[in-house]
Amino acid sequence: MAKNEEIAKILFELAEMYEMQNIPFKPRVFERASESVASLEDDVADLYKEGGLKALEGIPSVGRGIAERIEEYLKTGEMKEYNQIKKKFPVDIAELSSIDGVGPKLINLLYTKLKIRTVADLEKAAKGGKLRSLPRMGAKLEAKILKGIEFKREGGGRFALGEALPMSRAIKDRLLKITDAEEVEVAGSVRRMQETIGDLDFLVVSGNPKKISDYFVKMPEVAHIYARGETKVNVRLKSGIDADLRIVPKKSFGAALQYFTGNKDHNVEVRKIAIKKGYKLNEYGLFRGKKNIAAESEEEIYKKLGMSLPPPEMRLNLGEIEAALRQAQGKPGGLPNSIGYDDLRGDLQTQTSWTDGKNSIEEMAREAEKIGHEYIAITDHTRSLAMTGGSDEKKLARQAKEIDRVNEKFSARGGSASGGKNIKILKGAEVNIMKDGSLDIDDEALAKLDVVGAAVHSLFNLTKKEQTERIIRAMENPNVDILFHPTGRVINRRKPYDVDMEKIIKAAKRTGTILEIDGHPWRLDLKDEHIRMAREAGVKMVIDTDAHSTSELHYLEYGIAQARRAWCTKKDIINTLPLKEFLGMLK
Ligand code: DGT
Ligand code: CA
Ligand code: CA
Ligand code: ZN
Repeated sequence: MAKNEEIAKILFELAEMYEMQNIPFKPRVFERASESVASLEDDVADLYKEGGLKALEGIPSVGRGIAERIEEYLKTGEMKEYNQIKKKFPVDIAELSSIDGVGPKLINLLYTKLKIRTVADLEKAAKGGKLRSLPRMGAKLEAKILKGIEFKREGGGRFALGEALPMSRAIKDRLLKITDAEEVEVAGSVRRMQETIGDLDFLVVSGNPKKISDYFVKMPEVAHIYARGETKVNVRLKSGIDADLRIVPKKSFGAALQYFTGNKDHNVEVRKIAIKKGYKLNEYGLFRGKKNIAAESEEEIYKKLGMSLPPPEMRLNLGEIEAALRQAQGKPGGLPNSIGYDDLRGDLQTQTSWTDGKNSIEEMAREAEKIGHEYIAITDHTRSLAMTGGSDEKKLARQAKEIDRVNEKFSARGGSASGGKNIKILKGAEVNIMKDGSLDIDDEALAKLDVVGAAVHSLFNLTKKEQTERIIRAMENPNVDILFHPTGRVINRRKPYDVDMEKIIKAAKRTGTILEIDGHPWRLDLKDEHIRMAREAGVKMVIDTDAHSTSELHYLEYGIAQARRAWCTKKDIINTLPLKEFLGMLK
């Protein structure tokens, strides 16, 4: 898979570089191709080996021109076009554009005027007051950029799950191909699906540890080897994240997996239970005296400790240990029957090329159907988000006609492409909450929509009181069904706005407003502790992807993991319901 990632990254950088230079069309073309290659199941190199240039052209969103560039890269390991542009603009685009407020156009300006190539250059210039003199800049934007840099640094170098999970899966897939690797698992915070990740923890079962560690340290991702033993390796990857590897024999796989999954607090508590029973628990097994009484599976270990098996996402010592003990004793108050990764039937927040999304309504609906959804709401932005071309009432009416057309086209097929029921496209919008809590679309137009999500996209700095009241007023609107991404945070980039979540949850209960778990890996908003609060208050939620392209519709698991970590069952999440019942839960 590594080739796919390399190629996707180059195509993405090319897109950004064309955007920097204000070249029309090309940015979009390269960006789409990049996403398509990144989300490809097959290895591009294999595709090419089997079917040549034709096979490359068969990749969605990859035309002849891009196919030829990929071919060039596969043959020579380089792309001339990329090298040339990179020579002209030797800037670290990926790093710079990860700072809030910095986009391709600004990067261009920063380089041409101030020769800024890296975030370190940028910080120096901002601190020296050099940015404010640039066209369309000013002291305010300069301060914003400095804040963005600081915020990123405060993240303490933790990676978003959205970055760490694909990296760890790519490595896992490759490790699995080694003949002597019997089992491979990613443990630690990745297995718990935590929203940010400190380092990656790999566990491999093998009778030939040397072969595994040899392979591991030679992977192209590895930048530095900290330590290397027979069964234990620690490295730094080029992406900047560290990775630990443990190689264990089959007979202690469960013990090792248990040891390296639960967070430390969970592990300490479980160990105490073992000690109370007169046992000893470590990464090699559960021992009575010298006798190893459970080690091969996690389930067996928990069972011998008198516990049911808690799902990895819940192993945080937040009550799951007591619940697992009660459950094993057949007492009430056991572990929840967690919502599963296949339980969603629809997605309620998606954007299309009608505003800032990349794909058409029809493309989004087809992809959602492939995923197995029964419904998808199209919720493009509205008028006051002018930079996205947000809809006004007229545009919403036009969009409604297009949705009717596609729905009719789909029902004329008599069954979905995958053989199931036709997907139903719902009319929706992501409406902006104005300063006073009013909305930027009139009520008459909102009443015509199937699903209305309201969201804050401006004035993030209001006082807690003002922000909370503003949001609650919007929730009181009888047309507002869902509060989208309730705190507005963007992981490692933007703090949540100051809002009283207890009051929001109470208002949700009172007004019958659904709260969203925005599962976009950069948002994960609500976060787990707020989901817990909402669930305990009996407030219903939805899990959405906030997709801006067909590939982002696949982000389901991130939101579901948040809900599992907060002990949610299917009942708490209403887009597990069939369409009719789902609609019945809205205002
Ligand atoms: P991270 O990497 O900061 O996102 O979080 P984790 O939980 O992956 O932490 P990490 O990589 O330090 O440790 C991996 C696993 O090893 C973790 O799930 C729990 C376990 N572990 C770490 N330190 C200890 C310890 O001192 N005692 C016990 N019992 N387990 C530990
Ligand atoms: Ca870790
Ligand atoms: Ca670790
Ligand atoms: Zn958007």
